[in-house]
Amino acid sequence: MRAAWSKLLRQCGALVLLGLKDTGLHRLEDTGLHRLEDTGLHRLEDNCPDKNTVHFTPMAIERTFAMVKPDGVRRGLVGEIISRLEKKGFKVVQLKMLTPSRELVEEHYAEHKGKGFFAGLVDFLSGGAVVAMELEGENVIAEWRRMMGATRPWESAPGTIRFEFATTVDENVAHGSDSPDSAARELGIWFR
Ligand code: IDP
Ligand code: MG
Repeated sequence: MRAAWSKLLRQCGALVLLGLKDTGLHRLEDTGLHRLEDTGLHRLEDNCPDKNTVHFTPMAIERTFAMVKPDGVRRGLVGEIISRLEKKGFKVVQLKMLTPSRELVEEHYAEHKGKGFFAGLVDFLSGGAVVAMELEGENVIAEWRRMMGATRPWESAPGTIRFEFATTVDENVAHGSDSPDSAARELGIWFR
C-alpha cells in the first residue's frame, strides 16, 4: 500500500500530498483525505491537471486463471513467465504443477468441443505437466491476455509471450481466461 502511494506521488508530483511519502499513510488524516485510508481501493487518476484537486477513481482489482501449457513447462519457460507477471506487478496468489486429466481439460475447453482441433488440444494439454495459477491485480484479466498476445503466434505483437516463445497455434505456451465469467469458471475448475 505504501509503495502504491509513493508511486502515485511520483506520478502526480502532487503538491497537495507533499511530504506524505516519508511520513506514512496515517498522515493522510492530516490532509482531510482520511476516508481513503480505509479503502485501499482507490488511486489517483493518471494525470492530476489541477494540483489543488485530487481525483480518485476506483481500481478494478481482479483475479484470473493463468496457465503455462505443457510446451512452456517442457521448454523451461515457467520462470520467465512468472518473472514477467511479477515485474508487471501482478500477484500469484495460488500456483500448482500438475498433469491434468483428459476430463479436466475437456471441461476447461468445453467451449471448443466439436471443433476440429479439440481432440488434439485435449491430447496435448493432458500429455504433460502444466503450471496453473491464480493471478490478482488491476485489470489482470485483460492485461494478462495482452501480455500473452494473440492466440495465433504469427498474429501476436512483438514482445508478447506468444510472439517471443511460440510459432504454432497448437503449442502457444500460455493460457489466460478471456472474461470475468471465464475467470470464475476456470478458477473453480482448477482450484476447487
Ligand atoms: P486462447 O487460448 O487465446 O483463448 P482459444 O480460441 O480459446 O484461444 O483456443 C484455445 C486454444 O486452442 C488455443 O490457445 C490454441 O492452443 C488452441 N487452438 C485454437 N485454435 C486452434 C486451431 O485452429 N488449431 C489448433 N489449435 C487451436
Ligand atoms: Mg480461450
